[in-house]
Parts: sequence; C-alpha cells; structure tokens
Amino acid sequence: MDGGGPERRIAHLDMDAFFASVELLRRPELRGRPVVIGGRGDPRSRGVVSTANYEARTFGIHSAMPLRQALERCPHCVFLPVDFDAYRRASRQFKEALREVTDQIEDRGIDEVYLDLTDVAGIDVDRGAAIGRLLKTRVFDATGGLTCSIGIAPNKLLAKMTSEFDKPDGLAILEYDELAQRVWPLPARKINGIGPKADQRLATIGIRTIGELARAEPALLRQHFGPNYSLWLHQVAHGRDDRPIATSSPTRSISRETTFPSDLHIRRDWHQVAALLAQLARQVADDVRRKGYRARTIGVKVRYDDFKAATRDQGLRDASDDPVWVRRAAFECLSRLPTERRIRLLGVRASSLVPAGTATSDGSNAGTGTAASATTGPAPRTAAGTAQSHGRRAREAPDDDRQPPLPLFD
Ligand code: TTP
Ligand code: MG
Ligand code: MG
Repeated sequence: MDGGGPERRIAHLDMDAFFASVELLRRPELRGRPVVIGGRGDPRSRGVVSTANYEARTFGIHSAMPLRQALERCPHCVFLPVDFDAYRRASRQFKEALREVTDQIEDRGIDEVYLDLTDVAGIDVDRGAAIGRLLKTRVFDATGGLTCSIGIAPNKLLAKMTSEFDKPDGLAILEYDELAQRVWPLPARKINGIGPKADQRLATIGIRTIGELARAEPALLRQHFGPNYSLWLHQVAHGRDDRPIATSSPTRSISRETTFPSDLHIRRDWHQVAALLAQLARQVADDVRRKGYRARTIGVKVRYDDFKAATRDQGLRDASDDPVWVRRAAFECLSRLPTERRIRLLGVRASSLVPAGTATSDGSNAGTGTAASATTGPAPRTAAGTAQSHGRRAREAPDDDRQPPLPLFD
C-alpha cells in the first residue's frame, strides 16, 4: 500500500506538443505538416527548439535542439516564433476547466498538473477511465481543441510515468499489481528524480531498468549512493511515493531571457545590451505583477561566448513589482558581472516572491547583493574597478560608454 495509507487515485495530466498545438489552433492550414516552435521563428538564427509537433518529431527534432540543426534535419518544416502570452492563456484555460472537476490540483508548470481524484464522484467507474475521459473532454472544449495525455495511478511518481504510456491524446491507468509487468521493464531514468548522472552510475553497477533497481541489494545501493538517495531509489523502484498533492505550489521565481543573434560585448555594445536589459526587466516586472506577486530579489544572468554562465543577485529594500526598481536592481547586477568576454545570452529573474498584499517592509534584504556576488564579482558598481583591472581595453571605450550609470528609460 502507498505509504501505508488508503489507496489514492492520482492523475498526471500533460498537454501534447503544447506550444505547437496552441499555434496549430490558430493556423489550422498547417495541420498535418511538421511544425517547430522556437526563438523568433527564424531557423537560421540562434536559439533552440521549444517544442515540435509529432510530425516534426519523426525527423528527430526535439526540445532544446538548436534551430539550425532542426532546419538541417527537416528543411521543409514550418518554423514559428514563441508566443508565451498565447501559451499562458491556453494554460490558464485548461487549468480552470480542470478546477470544475476538482480543486485538488498541483500546478507543475505551463502544460502539466497533478490531480488528486480520490474523492471525485465516479472515480471507481472503469478504474477511473470515466473521469479520465471527462477531464480530457473538459480540456479539449475549454481550449477550443487541445489534447492532453493523462496517467491515473496510486501516486504522483507512478502517475507521471503512466501519462507517457499512451501519449499523445492518451489515457492510461496503472494499478500497483501491474508494476512488475508495466513499470519494471522501463529504463531507470524514466523515474522523475533519476537524472543522467545517477543513471550513468547505476549503469556502472549493471542497473539499467527499474526492475533491476527494485531487485538490487540495498547494501550495494548504499555503497554507491549513500543512505538517503539509496533508500529513495529502493522506494521508487517499488512504486512507493506518499507525497501529497501540493495544491498551492508557490511560484519560486519568474524570469525572462534572450539569446542574441550575434554575441554582444557588455561595454562596447552597451546601448544594445542596456536596451535589452531594460526590456527584460520591464517584462519580468509585468510578469511578477500579473501573477500577483512582488519580488525581494532581482538577478541577472549572462552566458558568455565560451558558454559559461554567470549570475548576480540584488536584494530590494522592499518587495516590489515596480518596473523602475526591478530595472535599477537589474542594472546594478549587470554592473557587477565580468565584462572581458562577449555574451550570447542575457536574462533577468525575480525571486523570493511574496504574494502582493503581504506586508513587506522588514528590511531584511536592504540593498545588498548576495554573498556570491560580493565574493566573485569585480569591483562593484563603478566603472573604475573594471577600468583599473583591464586598463587597456577600458581606455578604448569612452568613459560614459562603460557602465550603466542608470537605466536608459525612465
Ligand atoms: P513538454 O510537456 O515537455 O513537451 P510538449 O508538451 O511540447 O510535448 P509532449 O507531447 O511530449 O508533452 O513541455 C511543454 C512545453 O514547454 C513545450 O510545448 C514547450 C516548452 N518547453 C521548452 O520551451 N523547452 C524545453 O526544453 C521543453 C522540454 C519544453
Ligand atoms: Mg506536454
Ligand atoms: Mg510537460
């Protein structure tokens, strides 16, 4: 029995080829054609595939693949830009529709949720298939035609795996007594929580499937993975998971980032970088406000041309959704980042979120950066620090071009 308690009925619902499916709703003429969503929709530009519809996947195209590679694999694919606002609308629509069936919903991101169906009337009919079909119909109707895949199982761990059994447009149901037959043959990495590293280490001791993991000697696992992780591995291989549905899973952070068409230098291309940073900061502030939060911490992330990333954080005196404060903090963060190398990506993140309306003036974050930024950053804030440590290059750039005195747009 799951965690020793009464058996539950947990569903995991995940939308099919989500971004692509939303696009196809408003472009029905593209149905049947391979469609790739990513970046600004130009496959010759940089940026990666966000998703591809199932037709495009037959060419080996998948999320996170560079757009250029996708173009090589499928020159006749249709490439479309990412339109987050449209996907967020669709996300809200399907989640609201589900709320008419139960309020026991855990939000797991833009296109997926867990639902606790244990107390929903009719869950015993057809092992839950009747309710599963109802959920699928609700989602389809509320979104004007989007399909999803649902897995129903005794817990979240198994429901997540089960929702993939029959994807796309699927409905699969798993009981405990089917574990050996349907779950144990799967590769270990299918377990949410076994990443590539753990998977590799399991392989070195001859464990490739969940079944092999379930049969492994606890002592052997302990020896390789330590007491906590090995215990967890043993439990999940036996399908045990008693985590409840977290109905109000708090948003941890809100961010926006952009990859440039060609690399930029923070100082030499200052006007471009500053304009982009200001835009990202404004978007993040908008997102924070729209989602009903305020942020206590603003961070900036860059990825350099050698693909190494760096971040700097800045606390706000009071939690805020004010675009001016967000932008000021973002520029402060940027000024603390090394500027030797060119950058290929710039991002702004709001974190330590509190719901709007919460009392905020406790002063705990007053105006200081994090330890990381204080210890690893170059001389903070002023151009002088950078100029002294990189004299020659600094002299090449006119003084007022070097550092962000203040945001460009007020
Ligand atoms: P997924 O649910 O992982 O994928 P999907 O809905 O496109 O396809 P599937 O039918 O296999 O569920 O992700 C949901 C959306 O999140 C996806 O449509 C686009 C976005 N996304 C990215 O932007 N980058 C990524 O690397 C991944 C995995 C997803
Ligand atoms: Mg999906
Ligand atoms: Mg998903």
